[in-house]
Amino acid sequence: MDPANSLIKGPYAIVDNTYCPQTDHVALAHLFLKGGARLLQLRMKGERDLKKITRTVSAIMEFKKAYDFTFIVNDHAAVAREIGADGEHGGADDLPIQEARVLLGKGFLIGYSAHSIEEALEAERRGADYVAFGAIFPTRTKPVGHPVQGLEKLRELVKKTAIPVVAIGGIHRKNLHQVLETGVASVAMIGALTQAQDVTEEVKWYCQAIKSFSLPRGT
Ligand code: TZP
Ligand code: MG
Repeated sequence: MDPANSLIKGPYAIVDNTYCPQTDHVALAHLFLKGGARLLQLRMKGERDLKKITRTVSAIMEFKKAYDFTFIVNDHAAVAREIGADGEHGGADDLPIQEARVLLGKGFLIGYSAHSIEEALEAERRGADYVAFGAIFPTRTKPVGHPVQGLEKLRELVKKTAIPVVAIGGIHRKNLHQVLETGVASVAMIGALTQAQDVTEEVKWYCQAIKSFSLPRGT
């Protein structure tokens, strides 16, 4: 099986502390892992200190001694490579996919944020291992005017692409089922997890909900 198919599943927990600045990225990653998340992405938007990003990636990698998880670094392919994380996640403003592949080789996952079906299919042609598609619903994590795709486009993309699709943007407890029904491989969240009173319990809830959804009906 293609490694991306086995790794891109369950809740995709984005380690972004915008909504919980009192919790640093390393502590937030730990809360996610304690809740059962096994797919994490470090997202330090606005952080220009590469050394700080590198230190944070290294510190989160230390959790691999206790947890088996896939760790992806947003925007910083070179840091992912240097520290030996599992992959990098980029977008239109980042290192182009083919260049990232030359830098990282086949052993790293390369994810791409797409904001249209065409862009997602182009990312697949260029060699992305998975695509994040959004925003599915309006979200205050993105500026007003950020494109909202909706569930129909998500469903269409899942049918058209052979790589795993991660839904992102405005996903929370009440719309999770509708999103899973489109056939996505995973759902990425920031606000729904990090605004919870108890982040670990919230992650547990999503792990369980996604697991029960994936079980064959009647079990
Ligand atoms: N890309 C598309 S929407 C989004 C990103 C990074 C934000 C997702 O955050 P939230 O809080 O889960 O809506
Ligand atoms: Mg980026």
